[in-house]
Amino acid sequence: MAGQATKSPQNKSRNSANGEQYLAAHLSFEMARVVEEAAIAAARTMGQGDRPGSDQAAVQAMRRAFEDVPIAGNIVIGEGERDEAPMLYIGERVGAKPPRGLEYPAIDIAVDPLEGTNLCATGAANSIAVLAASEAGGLLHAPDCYMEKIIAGPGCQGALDLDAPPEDNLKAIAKRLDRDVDDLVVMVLDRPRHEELIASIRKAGARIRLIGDGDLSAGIAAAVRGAGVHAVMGIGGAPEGVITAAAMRCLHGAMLGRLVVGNKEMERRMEKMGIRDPHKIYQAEDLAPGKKIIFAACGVTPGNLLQGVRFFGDGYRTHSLVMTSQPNTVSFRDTVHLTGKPDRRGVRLF
Ligand code: VTB
Repeated sequence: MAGQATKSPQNKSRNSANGEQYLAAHLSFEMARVVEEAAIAAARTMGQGDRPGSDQAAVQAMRRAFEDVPIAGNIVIGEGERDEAPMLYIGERVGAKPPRGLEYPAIDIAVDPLEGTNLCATGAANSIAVLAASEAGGLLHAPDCYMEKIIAGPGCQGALDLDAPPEDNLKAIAKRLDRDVDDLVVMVLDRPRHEELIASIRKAGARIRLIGDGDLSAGIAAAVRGAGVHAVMGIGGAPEGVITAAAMRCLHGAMLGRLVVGNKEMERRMEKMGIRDPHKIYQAEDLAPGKKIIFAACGVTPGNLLQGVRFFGDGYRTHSLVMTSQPNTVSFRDTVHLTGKPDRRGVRLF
């Protein structure tokens, strides 16, 4: 009979595959709820000019939302070390308390409750609440340092080289995308450290979009078609790099990253975190090696990929991107959260 479990090995493996699919779908749904809660709290502070206040709102809401998720969660990338962050610190255990005799699955989690704090505080585009999760051991424990990155679409796998001059990478990307270098758009964080990089990209003839913050959502835009961005280049945060890599595992985007060591103290910290070669060039599979990756992001302020949170009298509406690597799914969740009965005209969908 359909759906009935039997002991034959064939059915057993099918049932366990179904079970895994169910778990992935269920957990990704829970993770979407977590980023939505963080986004809603942060969005309330939009444009207040209070960066710490926006961040704190997102952190508190995310921490609270985890309390309902049936996981034995371990924060591997969070708000900082235990002594400097009261919530969502590295090593903090999150998740619901299991009933006696039951164990929830061990999940590693990388969070950025408000990516683009400044964007939210000023009401600028593209701030998101975001997290990546995986079975234990599936996300690199990256220190809070910088990372040199280059990100492009799936067609550019194997064509990128972090040691090559920017113009060589641009030529390689253009070739893989069947176009000329001057048809490319590259996103670069607007920072003095990128002066030379920007000059090289301009000299090569590609167009540039300078961004104030948010190289994570920029990375996602570069990995998908139709966003009008073909690459992200430059130095951004390493924690954001790991979360971007988790997204790349779901989207098959090409990514290379190398930690920026800075000084001896940082080198010692990396060693303590188990990073043997601080100059290693990582691919997405090294930064997020997990078999079962879940990526969830919710728009806080309106952005290219995700809409921001919209509040109305009797509720609010969120827009999230939720992806899993196995099964490989990419879904958008557009959710109306009703806090009261809608007015006489009903729930507005369009
Ligand atoms: C980037 C950017 C982030 O940090 O990773 C950046 O994408 C790197 O640090 O949104 P600097 O600001 O020091 O350049 C953020 O801006 C988040 O702080």
